[in-house]
Amino acid sequence: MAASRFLLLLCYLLVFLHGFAGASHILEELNTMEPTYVNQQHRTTYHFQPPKNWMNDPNGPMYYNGVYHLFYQYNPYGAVWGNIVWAHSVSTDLVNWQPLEPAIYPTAPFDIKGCWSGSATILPNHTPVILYTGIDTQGRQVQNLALPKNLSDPLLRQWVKPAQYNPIIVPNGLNASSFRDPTSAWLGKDGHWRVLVGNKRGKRGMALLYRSRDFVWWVKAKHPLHSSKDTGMWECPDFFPVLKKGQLGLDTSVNGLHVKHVLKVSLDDLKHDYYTVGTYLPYKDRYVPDNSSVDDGTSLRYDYGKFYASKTFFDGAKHRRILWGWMNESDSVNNDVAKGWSGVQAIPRTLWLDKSGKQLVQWPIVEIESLRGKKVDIIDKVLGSGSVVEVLGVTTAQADVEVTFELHSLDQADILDSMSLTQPQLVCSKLGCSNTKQGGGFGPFGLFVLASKDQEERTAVFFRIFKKAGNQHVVLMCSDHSRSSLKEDVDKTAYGGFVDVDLAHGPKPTLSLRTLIDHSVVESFGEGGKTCISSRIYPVKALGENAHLYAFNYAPAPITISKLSAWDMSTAKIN
Ligand code: DQQ
Repeated sequence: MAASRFLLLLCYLLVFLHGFAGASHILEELNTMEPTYVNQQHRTTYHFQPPKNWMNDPNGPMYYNGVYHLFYQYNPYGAVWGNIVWAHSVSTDLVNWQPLEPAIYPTAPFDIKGCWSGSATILPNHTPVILYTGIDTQGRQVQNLALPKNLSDPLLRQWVKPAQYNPIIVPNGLNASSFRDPTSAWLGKDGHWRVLVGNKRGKRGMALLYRSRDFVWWVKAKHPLHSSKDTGMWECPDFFPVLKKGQLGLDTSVNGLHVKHVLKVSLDDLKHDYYTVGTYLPYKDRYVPDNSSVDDGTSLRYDYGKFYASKTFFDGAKHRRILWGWMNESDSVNNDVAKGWSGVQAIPRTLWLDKSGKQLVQWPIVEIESLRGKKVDIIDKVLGSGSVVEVLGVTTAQADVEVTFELHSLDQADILDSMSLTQPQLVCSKLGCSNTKQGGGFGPFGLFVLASKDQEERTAVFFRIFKKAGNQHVVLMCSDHSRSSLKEDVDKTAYGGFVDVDLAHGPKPTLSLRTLIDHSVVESFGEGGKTCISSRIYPVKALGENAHLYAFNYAPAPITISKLSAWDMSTAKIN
């Protein structure tokens, strides 16, 4: 029975499929809309954005036959959330993107009220399949399947939603308004596919597990793969294996003693992406986070700034796992409407398990370095206490900066109380980037980015070093936005996260920072990508040629820039 359904599914791919009624007029409407955006000043130049309108979650990213696909939640009619379709762009290098027609949009009873987030899976016969959430005629969240209409189209432009299968999963006995965002599926050794769907029961967030032999007929497992009390709705779950040793990525179905698993959930209540590292027990179909990984929404985040609804995929061409994440705006809805767009995707990041086994490490995909142009270096420069040095010679509104600070004496690092050890953002926000002599730790030191010449506007990305009981150092990384923009109606909340680094190790302690700056985006990677913080910034003065970059040291003792390199970034061809 299952085998014949699977065969049917395959046959479906080989013939010209029906169920496409209503498509042409919708596409016509979408395609005749001219860009009307009025404000280009804060648009990005090498981050992924559609030409106009609203964008949110990255959907179904995949690599297929030499082409990277990115689908995303998109409103074809305006700069606010609504009318959601799966827009589609393709790339051969993850840097330059070509827009295509929307791939999935409301046409059928099982998705007529919206085509929400989902994921792609590449079947062993090399067929890509998308699972996504449709909002049906009754407003229920159901899970649907979509297939490429024509596998010989190298860009997989058109997708069909077979009416005889869909919806493939319905919320029987479940809360139909909290039942969404299917993951990529993985295949167990027993020949059954598994997929997770985000859900909550009361305030308990959960990743429901469904199994299938043929990808069409799905049965709910008795237990969720994992759940956690008081975490609220789990949006956009993502579940994947990582090597215990090494940076190579793995196909989602890989398991064994050489891997750990990662479960990421996007907490709707907190609007942040949290993950744990743990073990997947296939014989029980349960996931158990390690003791070092807390799953109550207080612990590890991919990014301690703006980064939500993220999703990874396995890039079989380069054997790496790549993470996409949505950075929403920090300004008002009125501003979004006035500028005609909202939402940016962060630069895709390669991710792998840190040597400690306790957390992931993320680094911008190497391809982004192809945009690096003119370069300036600062080598072995001592920054006395209170000094600020301008980095001259590059266009710093559109730049990539890498810096390593060498620390000579950390004697003045204060003790951080145990309460603050759980609240990095609060510490960043309380101390800002001022030279707080009492209780401010050793620091702050770091970069002022998107700064005006007089520094009336500046975004400070920096470190402070404290001690905790046992005399161990604690490194805090902050992004302070109190002076990011002269505009009033933008969110100026500070962001912060701890960096797990052993400063006592090696002859001279160092700390590194990389920052990607792109007009209204600042993405920072502390200590090789152990802690990441992304921000949306809307300068009024520090725009274009008037944006400046400085390194600063407000710590009570000198530090040295052992090396700083800054590059102009070229503009990518995006959509
Ligand atoms: N966005 C989608 C949902 C998802 C949410 C709707 C997360 O499927 O839960 O646009 O940002």
